[in-house]
Amino acid sequence: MKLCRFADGQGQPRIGCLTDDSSIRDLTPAGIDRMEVLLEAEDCLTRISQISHATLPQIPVQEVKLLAPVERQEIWAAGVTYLRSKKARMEESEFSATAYDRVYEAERPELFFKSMPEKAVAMGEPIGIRRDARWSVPEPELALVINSRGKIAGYTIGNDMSSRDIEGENLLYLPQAKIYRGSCALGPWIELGVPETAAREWKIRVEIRRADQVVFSGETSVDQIKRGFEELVEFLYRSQIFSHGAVLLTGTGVVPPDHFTLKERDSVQIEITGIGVLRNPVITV
Ligand code: DO4
Ligand code: MG
Repeated sequence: MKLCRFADGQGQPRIGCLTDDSSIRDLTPAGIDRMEVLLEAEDCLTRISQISHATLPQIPVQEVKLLAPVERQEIWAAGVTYLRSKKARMEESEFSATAYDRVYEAERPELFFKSMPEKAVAMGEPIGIRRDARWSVPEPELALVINSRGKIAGYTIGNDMSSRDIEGENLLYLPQAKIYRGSCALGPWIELGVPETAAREWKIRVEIRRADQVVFSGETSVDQIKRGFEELVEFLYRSQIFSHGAVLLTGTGVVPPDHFTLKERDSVQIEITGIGVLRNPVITV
């Protein structure tokens, strides 16, 4: 079951679910005015099945503006959870290579704050490359949608845009390399009710287009993540309260070759089988 947020004619958010590949059932008239109502339910699929769908408006997907599927949740990210990511970080950094090596093996994962919910970029909106960065890449990541009790209610697609030259220069620059305008894209769907074992079978693919040519494409499998989802959530929620839940990007396993950097007007498409496709144009910010 795919859940989404979309805008009505006045730009107000509404909640919907995908009924087939081409239309959205508007759940808002049934009293579902926030995704949180469903994500906090003991069993959100049962909660949705209790709604009388036949009377609800159905709208073709092409006619709606899809919003990022996040409301009041903080957005966090895990790092160095794939071997490919560890290798890339160690190569890019002159002084802090051992930190990446150690965190990959350590009990405690790398977790960092990524974005305020209102700053998340939706499907089709521009993602940013910093104007003071020379080496910018997308990071296609599976994102866990977690409720206030620490339960994984669903999954969406995340893009943890990163400035590799800034991150590689000094580990203390990580927040600047990771958190800036347009650095976090999410969506468009939240896939509900999938156990971790099934999600681990999904593939993550990225394709970058420049003037209609594919200039990079890559693929990994969710199963390549070294850590369990519950393990990441347990560390995130340790000594913390997320009253509205949280979204946690789980790290990247696809890294373009070192000579590659994103440019303005590129288009980044991330596909996670089992969820869908997130596509964004690139601008300089
Ligand atoms: O420590 C650097 C960030 C790592 C990251 O974002 C990733 O592995 O996805
Ligand atoms: Mg990342």
